[in-house]
Amino acid sequence: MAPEDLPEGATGALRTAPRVCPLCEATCGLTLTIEGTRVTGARGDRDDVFSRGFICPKGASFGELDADPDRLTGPLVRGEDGELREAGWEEAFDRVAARLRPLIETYGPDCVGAVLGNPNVHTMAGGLYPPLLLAALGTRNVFTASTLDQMPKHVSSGLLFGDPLAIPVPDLDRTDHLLLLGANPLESNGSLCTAPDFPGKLRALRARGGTLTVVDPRRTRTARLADRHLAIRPGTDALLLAAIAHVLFEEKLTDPGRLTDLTEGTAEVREATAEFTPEAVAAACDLDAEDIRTLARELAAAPTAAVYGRIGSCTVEHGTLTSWLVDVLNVLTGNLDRPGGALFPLSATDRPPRTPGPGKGFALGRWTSRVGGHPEAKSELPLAALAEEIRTPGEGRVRAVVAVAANPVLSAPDGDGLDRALAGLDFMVSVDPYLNETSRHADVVLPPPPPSRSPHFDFAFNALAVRNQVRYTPAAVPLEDGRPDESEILARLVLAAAGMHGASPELVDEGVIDRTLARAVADPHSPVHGRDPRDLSARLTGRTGPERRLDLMLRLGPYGAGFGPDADTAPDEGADGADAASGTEGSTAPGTPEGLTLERLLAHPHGIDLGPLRPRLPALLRTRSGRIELLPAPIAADLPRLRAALAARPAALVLVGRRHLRSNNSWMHNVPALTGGSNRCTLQIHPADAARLGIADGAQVRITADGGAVEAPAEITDAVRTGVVSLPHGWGHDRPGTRTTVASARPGVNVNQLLDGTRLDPLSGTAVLNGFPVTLTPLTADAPPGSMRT
Ligand SMILES: Nc1nc2c(c(=O)[nH]1)N[C@H]1C(S)=C(S)[C@@H](COP(=O)(O)OP(=O)(O)OC[C@H]3O[C@@H](n4cnc5c(=O)[nH]c(N)nc54)[C@H](O)[C@@H]3O)O[C@H]1N2
Ligand SMILES: Nc1nc2c(c(=O)[nH]1)N[C@H]1C(S)=C(S)[C@@H](COP(=O)(O)OP(=O)(O)OC[C@H]3O[C@@H](n4cnc5c(=O)[nH]c(N)nc54)[C@H](O)[C@@H]3O)O[C@H]1N2
Ligand code: SF4
Ligand SMILES: [Mo]
Repeated sequence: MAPEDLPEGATGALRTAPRVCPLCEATCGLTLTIEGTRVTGARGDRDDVFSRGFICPKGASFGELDADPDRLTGPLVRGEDGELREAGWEEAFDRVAARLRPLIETYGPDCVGAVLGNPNVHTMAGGLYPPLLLAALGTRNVFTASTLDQMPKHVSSGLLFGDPLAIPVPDLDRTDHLLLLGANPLESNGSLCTAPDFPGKLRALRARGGTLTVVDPRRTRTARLADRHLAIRPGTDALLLAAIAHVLFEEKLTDPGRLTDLTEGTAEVREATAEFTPEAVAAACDLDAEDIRTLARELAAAPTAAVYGRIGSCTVEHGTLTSWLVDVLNVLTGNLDRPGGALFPLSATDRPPRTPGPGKGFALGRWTSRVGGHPEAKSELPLAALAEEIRTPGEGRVRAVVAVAANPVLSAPDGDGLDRALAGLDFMVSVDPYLNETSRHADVVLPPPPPSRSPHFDFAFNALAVRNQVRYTPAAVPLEDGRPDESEILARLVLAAAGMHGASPELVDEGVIDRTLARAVADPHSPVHGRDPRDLSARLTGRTGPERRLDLMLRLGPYGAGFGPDADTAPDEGADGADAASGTEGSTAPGTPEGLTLERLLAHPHGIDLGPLRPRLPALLRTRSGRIELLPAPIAADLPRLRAALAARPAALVLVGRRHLRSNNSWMHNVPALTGGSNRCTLQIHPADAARLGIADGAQVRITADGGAVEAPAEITDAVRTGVVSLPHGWGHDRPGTRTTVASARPGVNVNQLLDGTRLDPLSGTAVLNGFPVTLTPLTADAPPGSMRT
């Protein structure tokens, strides 16, 4: 039930509402219990078409997180005295407009650094407005959490398939064999693979006789579930995967099947991997050569198999090469784009399928960053380079920052450096519910309402889901009077950036609708070709601009049927449209003449299942050749760096991160229900290393690396391999001027202070957050001896 539909006076009553959980990529359906306007409980929604009742401790704490008393309830604006004070919304937007536009007009668009953080992929507004904001700003200084995360995958997909957003996901429900590298879905609940109850799916894989191999320097909860765990030396997965490719070629185990004709460059990959024999990589990876051969043979022999890599395969020295090799193996074994292998989802808001053929391809390095000369990737520059762009004088210097859902002071390398740089900006605006390590530098903080008061649609994760499905949950609790939702906040920022401050935010949405319809009616392949855009716009349903935009995307998407047949003017086009939608790539949904619409979706509050993943090649390929380009030139040019790694002497001790089930990056340490227990900022170290270095369990240790030093208590455990220590990220809540009471009481330390921002994967600009050298100094040598934890 939508809050607007509540009978008069019912607002104090106990009721329930469905809500897709925005707290991780699994996108579970929740049933919220609501008393008045307060969420008092959350349980798994058993009727949810995708998650079927699954929930984790974070989802169960939705109410506490939603009602966190430290959430900002209104804007903050910096006064003449330099202090942030509470202000009204009009004053706040006036301030943004008054400061941002003149800077752009004086110094040009590149003087604004746009910084987009992770929660943008978890909010409906974050899916709809950032592209418009970037267009309005017109800046090339765009930095997002992607360059601390999955940019290597975008780059490898862009190069292999011509589309950086075409990311294959392992077919978890049907695969016979999963080779999982650098991911710990039992804690993270999965990433670039949206699967509610990932743990259950892994157990089901094993129960049906399938095989799970986990490659991770730590014996994680996921590794413990596996048939085989390879405790690889961090940063060397590309070598391992290259060696597996080598064995496939050497032992004539490659079998691309129907991909053979769709792929070029296979012979070149064979040549490129010739010297990466298992014997050659074994020492660098610290793995047994025979184990690598076995892995290759099993991968080839499995009826179906999927190779899947995540954070530990991306935020490393050879992140793009590793991401590329993951899909090279999927191609060589014939598992790409086949059920049980790795498939491309088709989400309800994807572009509809096109005719196969050559595309525009994917270019890297079309421009470079001003100071470091870092090449752009996907129109982004490395977030690790933001600080130098702010502090280095000269033309094109970043003087203002617009940050949306981003906390780079904790999430990016060298937080102290960035902290100082942000303090010197001419102007900063932050869209963030918290006054935290980053937003404390803003001149204006614009807080979005809590998730219970926000509608939800997963634009990003439906395109990464292990099953095609679509769900929309309107806000469960009405907004307070006069408080804008995040869509309105971002739309008003777009207007301010475009020099249209004061105009109605609805103009932003209607502008998008008009432009989209104008394109669609002119496109001969569109189901609405030749129709009257004003008529179509008038037919859109939805109570708000974002809902009308969603309706439009659903109708024009692969499960939509345009606007149904147009009885007056163009019956033929209408019928064609319906046909196209239910063609090869379609699903069960478009069976009705209308296809998918917002109205239909609203009639299914627990979602609509769109069926298992289906093959999508060659239609989705957008390379210049129209085929899979297995050895793209930029990859070939980076291979010498990997060859050099064969001979490199490994560092004695390197650091990797870890995630805790009850945490999320930097912003969930403020909820008492999610703190304490094993969710602590400790340095995990193997007993042998601890003994060698004279470190006792619980002893305070100084950790030193390129970017500086931090101190944390040691936790001795053989769950990390020797030569590796682990410190989680997102901690370091001890800076003044923040308002995160619970987090600040147990601040932990910022692992990213160990980095100076110079270690990057060169092709993607992604920071190397895993596998960098550190040295340790015990500070309290005779701390009370603790028992060894495993
Ligand atoms: N060492 C190390 N560093 C890492 C990582 C690692 O593994 N190791 N992981 C990296 C990864 S994968 C990522 S994605 C990045 C994340 O980096 P960031 O995106 O910078 O950090 P987050 O902690 O996810 O949160 C960003 C901000 O969003 C705010 N926020 C929460 N909900 C909302 C909302 O609904 N709307 C808005 N507008 N704001 C909201 C939070 O208050 C917080 O300030 O960190 C990276 N940093
Ligand atoms: N509970 C919780 N869930 C989360 C998040 C969170 O902070 N907490 N963050 C969310 C975000 S933004 C993301 S991107 C996803 C990430 O999802 P995952 O990728 O599953 O994240 P991690 O749990 O960090 O797992 C990465 C693993 O890589 C291992 N590793 C490190 N270096 C290497 C290496 O060189 N090689 C190999 N093979 N392994 C290596 C680490 O030991 C770790 O176990 O999780 C999301 N979900
Ligand atoms: S697994 Fe993720 S989406 Fe599901 S309840 Fe937990 S935090 Fe929410
Ligand atoms: Mo992430």
